[in-house]
Amino acid sequence: MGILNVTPDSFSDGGRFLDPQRAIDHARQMVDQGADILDIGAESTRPYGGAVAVSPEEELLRLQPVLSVVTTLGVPVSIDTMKAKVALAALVAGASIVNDVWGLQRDPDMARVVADHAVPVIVMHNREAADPAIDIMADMAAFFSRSLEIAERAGVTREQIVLDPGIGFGKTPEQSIMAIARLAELKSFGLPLLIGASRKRFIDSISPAPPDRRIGGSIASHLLAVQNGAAIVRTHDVAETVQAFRVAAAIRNAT
Ligand code: HH2
Repeated sequence: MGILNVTPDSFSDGGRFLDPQRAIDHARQMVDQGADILDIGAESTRPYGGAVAVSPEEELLRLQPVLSVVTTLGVPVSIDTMKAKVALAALVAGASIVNDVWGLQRDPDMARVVADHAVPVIVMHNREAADPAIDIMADMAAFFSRSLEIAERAGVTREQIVLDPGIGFGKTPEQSIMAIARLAELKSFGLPLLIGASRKRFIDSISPAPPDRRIGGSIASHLLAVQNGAAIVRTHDVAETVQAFRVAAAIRNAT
């Protein structure tokens, strides 16, 4: 899954793709490089604080010129939003997956929109603030159980749901590392898993580097996450990630 942020303030690429033509060119490039899904977002979630809240109208204004083209590139487009109104408009405009960084627990209308359109939904774990004292895996399990209840009540089927530990969201660096190390425990839900470690801050805590110099750490995280059960990898760096996975697969298949 290639990341397309049409935002002025995303933590690693804010402002680079706010111009619609640049965003579209970048989307095309990611598809050419081997992205199977594009994830488009118009509001920074800024896992590390400082996100500027955006109205649904502003979010849609940023999305519309880009969405109308990226939905014709031959890969499914996922809409990264926590707002039901934005998700609905994006689905009508051709997006076919909803990516909710609050796991259906923020906007009370989100689950219904997903049910009405019968599309896949990425349910990501999140917390208002990190708490180093908690067992992050237990917190995630409780959060996902709540999300699954909300989904069921709204008529979202289990076949529509993908779970995501939400690397960097409401987690200390140690807890983000733990979430990848113990990802296999989430397989007990019997649902596909997505991992988004791309350029995140926990990498810097291990091997200091600014966001655009964290590709090595991102790839290491994603390879191990897939080994631990992830089915989808969300990345800013599609070419490097595809190469890493192709080489890893060739080596594995050679034995
Ligand atoms: N991470 C970010 C945004 N959306 N969605 C899912 N499902 N999983 C993630 O890990 C995830 C996500 C943060 O990264 P980015 O999009 O680069 O930054 P920003 O939110 O600042 O635009």
